[in-house]
Amino acid sequence: MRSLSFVKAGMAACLFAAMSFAAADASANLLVNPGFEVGPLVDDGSGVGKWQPFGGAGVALPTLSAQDTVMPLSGTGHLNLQLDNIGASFAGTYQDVGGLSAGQIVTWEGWTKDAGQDAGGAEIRIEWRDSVGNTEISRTGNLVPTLTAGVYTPWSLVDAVPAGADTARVVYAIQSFGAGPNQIHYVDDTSVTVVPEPASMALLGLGALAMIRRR
Ligand SMILES: [Ca+2]
Repeated sequence: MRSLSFVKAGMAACLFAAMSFAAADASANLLVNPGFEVGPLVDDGSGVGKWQPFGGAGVALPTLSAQDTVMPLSGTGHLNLQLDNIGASFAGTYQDVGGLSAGQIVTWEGWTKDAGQDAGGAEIRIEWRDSVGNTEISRTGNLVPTLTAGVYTPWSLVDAVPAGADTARVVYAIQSFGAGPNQIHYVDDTSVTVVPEPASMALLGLGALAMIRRR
C-alpha cells in the first residue's frame, strides 16, 4: 500500500491532467472565418464551413466591412448587421459546427459594437441540430447582451449538447419586433469552443488514478 501522500499526489496529477486536457481542447476555435476577414458572405442556404446571411423582407443582408478606423476589433473586417429604420424585421447570420456529441459543453462567444440608435435587439443563440436528419432538436434561449454604445463589448453563451444533436448552429441576429428599428451591430472575433462532457473527464481521471495505483 502506497502512502496517503503518494495517492494524494497521484490524484492531484490526475486532476491536473484532466484540466490540461480540457484547456487544450477548449482552445481550438471551431469556426471558419471567425474574425470576418474573408468575404463577401454568400447566401446559398448553407452554414457549413461558412457564414450564411439571412434577413427579413426588404432588409439588406449582412455584409462584411470596416466601417470605422477604430474598428474592427482585429484584422481588417467585421460583420456588419443593419436594420435601417425597418420595424418588425430581422437580419443575421449563422454557421454550423458539426462533429459534436451529447454532453459536450459548447461556448459561443464574441464581441459586439453597438453603432446604431436603438439598443436591445440582439438575439444570440445556439440551435442544436441533427445533421443526418437535417432537423432541429432544440435551441437555447436568446442571449440579449448588455452593450455599451460605441464600444466593443464581449458576450458569451454556454450550453451542453443535447441528446440526438451533433451540430451547433450558432446564430447572431438583430430584430426590431421587440426593439427599435434603427440598429447597427458590428461583430468581430467570434469563437466556438468545446470541452469534453463531464463523464469523459471523470473517466479520464479515474483511468489515470487506476494506473498510478497499479504501479
Ligand atoms: Ca476582424
